[in-house]
Amino acid sequence: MALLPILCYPDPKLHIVASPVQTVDGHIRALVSDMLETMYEAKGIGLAASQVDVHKRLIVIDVSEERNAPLVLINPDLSWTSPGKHLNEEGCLSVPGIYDSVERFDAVKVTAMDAGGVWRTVDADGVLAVCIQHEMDHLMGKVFVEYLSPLKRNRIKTKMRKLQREDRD
Ligand code: K1U
Ligand code: ZN
Repeated sequence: MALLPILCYPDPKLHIVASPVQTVDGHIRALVSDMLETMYEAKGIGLAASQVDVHKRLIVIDVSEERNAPLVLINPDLSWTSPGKHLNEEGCLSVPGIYDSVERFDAVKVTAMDAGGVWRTVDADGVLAVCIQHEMDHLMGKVFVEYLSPLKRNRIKTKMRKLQREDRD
């Protein structure tokens, strides 16, 4: 197991569109295990492979209080979305310290393979539905700040660049 470095906004690599996983083999299972360790260590509730610079359609999530219910979604596809949408507060491990509201479907049905390569359908609402939509955006190269106004987004970009300069020097 290993901790993986997380790309920080506005790194252009966060905008790469991920490709489907061809085979769920030992390499993919090792990546899943490293991503789970990285997500738990960062105290996140989700992580997309794109955020660790692996541009494959793979997500890990754990929204449980006890942090003992990992969900692995490989080649996820939204097969149903609810008619209703609501604003939810979101954060992102690639945009540390920034929280803002984004409109998401209230509930979704997602079809994906698990870490054993078995296709499953997950019915999600609440924070799980929000997290699935946020992570699936990452796979499409989209970061949540892109839903915000250009003014807010530019302020966030400037803040992130400043923080990254301070960390480097
Ligand atoms: O994708 C990521 O960067 C992980 C992200 C997932 C997420 C959080 C909140 C709403 C949607 C998606 C995080 O885990 S950010 C850190 C966090 O645990 C958190 C932040 C705000 C609200 C709830 C949780
Ligand atoms: Zn994120």
